[in-house]
Amino acid sequence: MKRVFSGVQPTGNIHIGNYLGALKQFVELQNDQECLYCIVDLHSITLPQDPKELRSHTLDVAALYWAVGIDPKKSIIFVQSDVPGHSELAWILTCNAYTGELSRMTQFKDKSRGQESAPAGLFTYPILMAADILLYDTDIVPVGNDQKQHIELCRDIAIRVNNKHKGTFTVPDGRFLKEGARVMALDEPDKKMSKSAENAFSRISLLDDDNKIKKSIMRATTDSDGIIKYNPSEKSGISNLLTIYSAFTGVSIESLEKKYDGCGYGDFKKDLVEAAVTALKPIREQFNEIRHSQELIDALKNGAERANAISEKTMKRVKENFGLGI
Ligand code: AQP
Repeated sequence: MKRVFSGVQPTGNIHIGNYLGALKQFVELQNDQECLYCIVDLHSITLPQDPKELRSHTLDVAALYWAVGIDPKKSIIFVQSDVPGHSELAWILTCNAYTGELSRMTQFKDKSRGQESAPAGLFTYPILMAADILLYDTDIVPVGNDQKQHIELCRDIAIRVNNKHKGTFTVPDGRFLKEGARVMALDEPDKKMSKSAENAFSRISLLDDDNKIKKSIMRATTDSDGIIKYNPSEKSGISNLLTIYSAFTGVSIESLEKKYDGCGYGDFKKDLVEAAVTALKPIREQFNEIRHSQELIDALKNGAERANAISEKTMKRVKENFGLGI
């Protein structure tokens, strides 16, 4: 059995990009691997957050984990700040990372754009992410394509530390899906779909009602040639919608192109609305059932205990290997 770790930031409601790129993998993997799924609240404070909203979003993400099918009896679900090892290991890794490699991270460049002076946490965020992964001797990290660079950095740091202190870390591998690995914004299909984008119609959140789903899809940017063909570089809008359709239904993009050959974008979008509404309705219903339940809180407490037990073993080994403490 391999160990799997991944996380989602509680920066807003999870959207279909997070779901199709990451969460769907989380659910698949829990049946035959040992899985830890974290709500990475320490990551979210790299940008200012309202404390009340942050706590509420943390519970929303936990309930959504459950609602999409992550079973707390099979997987360890927990909140990052409930396990002190994440911050402790992050410092040790910070001393083994270089400012040059951090400044090459495209997510830092994107998120700090336009700011005269960005928070240092935004710059060191990938180190905390490496700590999250290495703390659990993780073998597999299921994530969307946007995290490829961060996974590479995590591997580089692990290998670097192992070269100095043999056997300290397990070197993990990223796991990326073929369909859904990068879902783009509906209004600007050259940018990735994001929780924190200002335009709510740029994304479909898992908790959107049917009407919002319909409006978001019907308004989605396409092009003027009216041909349903997958070509991300020249037809990014319709290619994105094909990706979403395929990821929701399991029908290949090729088959969708054949099915909609000669049809207009309007008909295609109507069918996509139906596919999205059908897929998201049961998730919303399950979410409403558990979001305010004691069961959810109990699952998170139990998850934190189990995660702490694993992380303490790693920290003991790391400190021994680094000569820290007595
Ligand atoms: N557009 C996307 N397509 C496919 N996968 C995606 N992921 C994020 N956006 C897409 C994957 O979802 C997981 C959780 O992401 P995150 O919450 O840790 O942070 P993020 O990548 O920064 O996601 P957002 O939605 O864009 O949040 P904000 O707006 O707060 O920055 C990751 O596995 C990620 O790859």
